[in-house]
Amino acid sequence: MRFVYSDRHMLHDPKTEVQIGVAQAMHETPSRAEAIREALVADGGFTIEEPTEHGVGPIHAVHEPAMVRYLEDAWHEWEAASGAPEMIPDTVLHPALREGMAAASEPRFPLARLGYWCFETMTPVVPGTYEAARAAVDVALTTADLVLGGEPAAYGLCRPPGHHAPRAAFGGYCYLNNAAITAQYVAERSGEPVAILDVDYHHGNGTQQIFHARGDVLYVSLHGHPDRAYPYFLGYEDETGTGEGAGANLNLPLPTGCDDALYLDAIERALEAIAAFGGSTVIVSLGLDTYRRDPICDLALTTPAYHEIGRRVAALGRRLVILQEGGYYVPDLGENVREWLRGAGGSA
Ligand code: Q9C
Ligand code: ZN
Repeated sequence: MRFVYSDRHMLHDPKTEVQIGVAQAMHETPSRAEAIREALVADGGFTIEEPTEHGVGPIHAVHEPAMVRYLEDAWHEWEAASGAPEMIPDTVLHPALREGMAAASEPRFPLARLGYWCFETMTPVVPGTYEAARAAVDVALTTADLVLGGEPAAYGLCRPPGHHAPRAAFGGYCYLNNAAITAQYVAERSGEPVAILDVDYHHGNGTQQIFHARGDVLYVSLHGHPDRAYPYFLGYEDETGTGEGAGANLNLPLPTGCDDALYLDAIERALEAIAAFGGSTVIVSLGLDTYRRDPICDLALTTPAYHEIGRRVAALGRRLVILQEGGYYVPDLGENVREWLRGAGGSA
């Protein structure tokens, strides 16, 4: 299988996130992507490729251009205004603040501007963030190009990840929504409906939001139930889409400790929904934070399950654009991705 990688991900290397009210070491690290690259190269069955430039057009097709402009400016503005080495908001635009009033407009004060676009405290901006996030989008779109060009499946080693970023905000370790940008790109180029299968532990609130009113893009997610799991405010079963998107969103929340057998049952439900939807391409948001040893999640999947999940997804008979999202147990991350992709590629 061909896979796309850019070393520019290393430009994004924040040290600290504030999680559960505690400043702690960042979990979303450059070592994650390096571990995956090394495992795939060592396997011998994968061919590594550089991304090509796709420009900002496909990003603006999904995200608010003012947010993209902000991400591009943010570090320079911050550097001039603050001595802090990483940007984390202290005040975010809670919807109740202006209840009954007109929507806020983008403020000018640097810390206020950060709290206008960023929705939480785990997603710092550092000097290389924008360049790395743009490279991740190019990785994703180059992977889509491979599949549009005839490959049955290809993998994009995106970092930073993307599925938590809605149209007009960033958070959840994500800045630009690689999978959503790619789904839109494939829908435009193929003229066909596109399905997104999100198997990251966390609900992909950003992807769901972007396509919630769209009937031509199906979003299906398996994730830790939002009654205990980030992003908490989305991911419930009754979120099924709105307007023309009614019926084109399927959430399958999972209990604490969910094991291989229970997960595979849920995958069958997800695959039935995708099989019933049109189109020849599936975008996979591939997170390995469902793993039993993941440090920030609570499912219990084993390494062999990833091979089986990849195999079953490929058995749909659709083309697969497989894009990296989360997964934080670095010692086994490369092996878990490798197994998933070998399953999807028909290797033992
Ligand atoms: N108290 C991805 O996996 N924080 N993002 C969870 C737990 C991490 C995860 C909070 C949420 C972001 C792409
Ligand atoms: Zn995740």
